[in-house]
Amino acid sequence: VRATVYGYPRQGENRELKKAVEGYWKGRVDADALRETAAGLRRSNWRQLTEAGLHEVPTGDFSYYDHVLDTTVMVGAVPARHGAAVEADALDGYFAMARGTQDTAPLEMTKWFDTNYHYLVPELGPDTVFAADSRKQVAELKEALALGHCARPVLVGPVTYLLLAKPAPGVAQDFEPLTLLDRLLPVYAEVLADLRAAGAEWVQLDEPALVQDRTPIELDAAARTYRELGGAADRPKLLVASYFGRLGDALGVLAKTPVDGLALDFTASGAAHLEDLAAVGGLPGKRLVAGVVNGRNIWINDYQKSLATLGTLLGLADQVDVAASCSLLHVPLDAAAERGIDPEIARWLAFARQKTAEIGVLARGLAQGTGAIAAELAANRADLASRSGSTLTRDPAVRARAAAVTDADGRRSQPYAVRAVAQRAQLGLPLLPTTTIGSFPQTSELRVARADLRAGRIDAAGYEERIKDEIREVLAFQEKTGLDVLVHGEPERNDMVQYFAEQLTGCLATQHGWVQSYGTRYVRPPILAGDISRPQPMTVRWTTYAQAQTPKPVKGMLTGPVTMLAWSFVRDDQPLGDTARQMALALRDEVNDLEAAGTSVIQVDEPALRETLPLRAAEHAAYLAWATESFRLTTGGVRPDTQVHTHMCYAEFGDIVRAIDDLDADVISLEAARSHMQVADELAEHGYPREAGPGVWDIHSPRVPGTGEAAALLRKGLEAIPAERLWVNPDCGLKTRGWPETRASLENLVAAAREVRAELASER
Ligand code: THG
Ligand code: ZN
Repeated sequence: VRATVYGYPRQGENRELKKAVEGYWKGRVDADALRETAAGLRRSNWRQLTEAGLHEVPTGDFSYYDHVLDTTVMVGAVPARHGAAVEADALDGYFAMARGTQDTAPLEMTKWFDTNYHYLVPELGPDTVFAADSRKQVAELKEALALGHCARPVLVGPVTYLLLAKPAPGVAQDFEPLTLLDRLLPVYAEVLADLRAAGAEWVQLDEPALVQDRTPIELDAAARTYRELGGAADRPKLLVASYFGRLGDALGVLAKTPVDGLALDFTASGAAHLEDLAAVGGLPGKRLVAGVVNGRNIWINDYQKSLATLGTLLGLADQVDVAASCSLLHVPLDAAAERGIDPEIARWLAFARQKTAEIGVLARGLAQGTGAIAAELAANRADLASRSGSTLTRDPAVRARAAAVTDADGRRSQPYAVRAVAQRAQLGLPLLPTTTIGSFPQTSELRVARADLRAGRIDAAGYEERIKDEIREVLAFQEKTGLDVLVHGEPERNDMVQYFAEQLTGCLATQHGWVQSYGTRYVRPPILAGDISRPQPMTVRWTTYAQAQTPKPVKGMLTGPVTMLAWSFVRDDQPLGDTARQMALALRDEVNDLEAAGTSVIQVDEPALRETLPLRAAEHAAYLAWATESFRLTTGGVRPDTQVHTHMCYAEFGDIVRAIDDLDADVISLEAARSHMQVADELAEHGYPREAGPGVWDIHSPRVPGTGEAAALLRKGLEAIPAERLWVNPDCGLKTRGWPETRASLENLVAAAREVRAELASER
């Protein structure tokens, strides 16, 4: 029995990697220093893993930016526009692909399956020529071997790589990257041979794409891939890894290929996977790596349960090993670094370091019997009991309230048509009302104010004054510019999810719990540890302060329940829908308090609604049911004349447009500028009956849209959405933008609205 993991957090204890890479970009760190920092982090990670009792460490999981981009380099699929930069300098060319340059766009970024990690999308076409470049993989393997570790290189598998790719710019949009498989396989075979020559006994090929719904053609591609790679003469042993779900039909396909081992995720669908394994007659002659320690959450393992699963597996394969369900990239590094967490709760937590130790213990227990880990088992039982019996995880008042929820709680008292009339009377807005999504630029003054507060250089009252100054300034700008529905600009919030989590009972924030979101950007997801309630209003003070400064309506701004869950670590001891309902009730209190304090427009953002959609279509309906229920529960208690807005950060929402309709929000704002108002057409096609604001300013770029351009987008929007139901707004919040482009763009946006209003008036 061997203990292993597929990957480990890359950033280091103090995000040394972020600092080194960003320092390199700014010219403050040279390439050698960056390489030395990276090598030091790898050494330290391997040492931690080995000391925790792992027998095999992963290599090649490290990345300066993204492991899918590393794979693009490994197979030589550098986009033509970056060819010269990569040729001139491999490292600078690598970062050019990741971030773009003055005149070349970066690769597109998108979410890695249903995690919060983002990868750079490979761009392929019929002319793509692959060429093996195994240097990074070979170098990192040799590094680990030289340090005396038993090392296993980890690669993104060829099927997953192609399924994650998209047609390169200029290539027909219906081009299917999977058709390049025959060209790609010899390149993988060459890399595998190089790794074998460098001393790899095993190489892991990650194929998480096979846990999604796959067509027979795609499954056949997987079969061909592993027949071919398995048939090569000078190859290492091959471990094909799956995670984030159940392989289903792909299990039988892979079991029939000559690969030497499979890794399965027993946390996502344990019982189902056992059935699948039994159904294919086990994996005789193969190695089975069992992911029994959850790599997606921060909770301690249930040893008894894991050992039961592992015990059952012993009869189903030649060799059974113990691992985390997926790379530990998705959890923070070390729970022991957290000083601010209640010791009662701290004992329930396992970050990457603690999970690695758990894997070591489980492997020992499986190999030597439970007697060998008696002390660990007893401690684990006590920790689990402390959690299940804690008043934090079971608040009777919260539970009683959730149990008493009725359908009526999630239903506005009047249908939209009636509400719209009441809202029009209440708000007195012009046709094509203008607004923003909520946040205004987070200036360095604001960051300084927060740092001053933390360091004790200013007190709470001093901080509050600075925030109020900012709110007045943001409001004065909006009034002067002529916007119709104003916002306070959210200067008091750093990360919105963290901001709310800090104020809710049952949620904890971490100090060092960084998880990579993309490149050098990290988030600290809150931990939803217990039953959730809201002890006191969270935003009412700021919103009413803002409303007192202006006669125009000021929007209240909240993050919705689905997004709060999606960007947090959720509890694993009750269904997600139950946690969502508790979160919804807490937010409902805030919505109702905002209304009581005189707020007539309240926005509840759900940017994560679509990204949380389960990987398998069969699970979509159940997810969308609790997701929409929780949104409606949040917003269902307000008067007909209170206008509920929502916002989503994407243009591709075709597969959830029904669910968006079910939210019953009065107004929705969406990203649209980059897709030239296509979203307006899609909403219209689906007969979307309420108000919508497809964005007319792509805020992801510093470019300022001209008045004419914004007006043209509005006219396009009017072809799909009647004037009475069309709003004018940017694509998304402005917190990452600077003031100069914010000022210019919003002035143009208001001018465009006035121009098109005048056209409408003269037509009538
Ligand atoms: N909040 C949370 N999760 C998210 C997003 C968010 N997940 C998806 C998406 N948005 C990710 N986008 C980003 C964008 C910027 C940063 C991180 C994720 C970022 N992070 C700072 C850094 O690494 O320097 C740290 C921010 C901090 O101090 O908290 O810039 O909006 N929860
Ligand atoms: Zn957005």
